[in-house]
Amino acid sequence: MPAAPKVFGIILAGGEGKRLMPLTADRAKPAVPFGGQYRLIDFAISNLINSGLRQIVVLTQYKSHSLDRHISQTWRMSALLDSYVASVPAQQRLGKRWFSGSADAILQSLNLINDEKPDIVVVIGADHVYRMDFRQMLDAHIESDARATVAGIRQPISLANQFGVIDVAGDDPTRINEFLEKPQNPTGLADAPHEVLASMGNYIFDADALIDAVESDGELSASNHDMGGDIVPYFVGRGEAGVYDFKRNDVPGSTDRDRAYWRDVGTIDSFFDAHRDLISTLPIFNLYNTEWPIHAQAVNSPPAKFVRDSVGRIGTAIDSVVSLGSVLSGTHLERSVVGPWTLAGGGSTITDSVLFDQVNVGPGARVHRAILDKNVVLAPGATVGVDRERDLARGFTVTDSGITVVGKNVRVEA
Ligand code: ADQ
Repeated sequence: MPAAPKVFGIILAGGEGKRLMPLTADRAKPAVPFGGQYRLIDFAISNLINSGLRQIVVLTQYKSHSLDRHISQTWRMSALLDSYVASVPAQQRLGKRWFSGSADAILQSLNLINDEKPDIVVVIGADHVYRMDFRQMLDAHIESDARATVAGIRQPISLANQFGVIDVAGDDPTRINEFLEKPQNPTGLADAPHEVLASMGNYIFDADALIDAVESDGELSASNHDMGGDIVPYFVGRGEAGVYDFKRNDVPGSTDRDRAYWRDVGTIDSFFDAHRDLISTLPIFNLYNTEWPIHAQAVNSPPAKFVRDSVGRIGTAIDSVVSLGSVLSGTHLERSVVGPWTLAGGGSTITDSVLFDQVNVGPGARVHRAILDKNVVLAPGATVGVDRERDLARGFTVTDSGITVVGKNVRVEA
């Protein structure tokens, strides 16, 4: 490995995100808005950029229009300096087929790696909220003699069937002994039986080893061509897979509260909960860390505004974040996240909710424990999240925990 290896970044952004429906009805999961002004993919890209990577491709396929537009508008870099974040759709270079899995996405995009000739490839997902300094994981990968390194984090054993589970029970605690993708009956950790070491879906590979792995996987008809299910086990089987403990990662400007914060936001409930982590007085995840900025699209919008309504009613806003361009008049807003260009009228109440951009909450309307997608309109006096049966009868998604989701462009009558 050269003293300053050349590092190439690949972001996997082609998954459907079915469990986030209806928020993914019209957009790829990495393009789902988060925290008012961000898209989920902004966390992955910001982490790579802040870690010094300058050549990054985003592999897309499913409903990628909104994602492509976001990447080209937000992440324009300098061609002069050979820096880029490029979104690359499935190109059907190996026949007329879509990516059949995340490893097939890389196999079909090997031309990008062959063009750049990196020494190391960082491959990460696009659907988590976290900060991570990949330089520290790169150092650990280079110091070890592993050909593939998987980032791991402890998670409750009850969630093991959503993750790849890493077993390091050999002599070397940094070497993966066994890797089970989404196991039904996992064994807990020796020092914490109620936890497992989960893969974060972030990997670092020696470039030549990754190319060999996806090429040989491509020849296996029985493979699902999945990074977690097939490629990591390939390296484990050869004794070449290492683990990087995310607990060691120390991002500049982190506090004790949000060091090693990582949330998989693949379900409505986890997506909703991650928003709550933003809005407490001392946030569990601090977006105001200027030493590790999470970049969002720079929008040319007027500031958010809070006014009385036309009859002089005063609103309140507490434990909430409100994005640019929004106007709240005589609204009671509490424990909520409001996206750009949202309008809320006199006497309306919004509590424990997440609003995307351009939502219109009519006078006297009430929103509680709900997620309102872009352009949702609540007629004057309409309610969402107040009566579960009624929400279901109107065709809204309601989770077992009682969060109502109203899809894009829906008008809710009183
Ligand atoms: P999942 O998230 O369930 O588990 P997957 O659905 O493959 O795995 O998604 C991983 C990433 O790849 C996502 O960013 C997704 O958008 C992308 N992706 C999926 N299919 C793709 C395709 N055909 N083309 C391009 N991109 C695609 C993974 C790992 C687990 C790990 C969890 C952590 O498999 O081992 O524990 O992530 O959340």
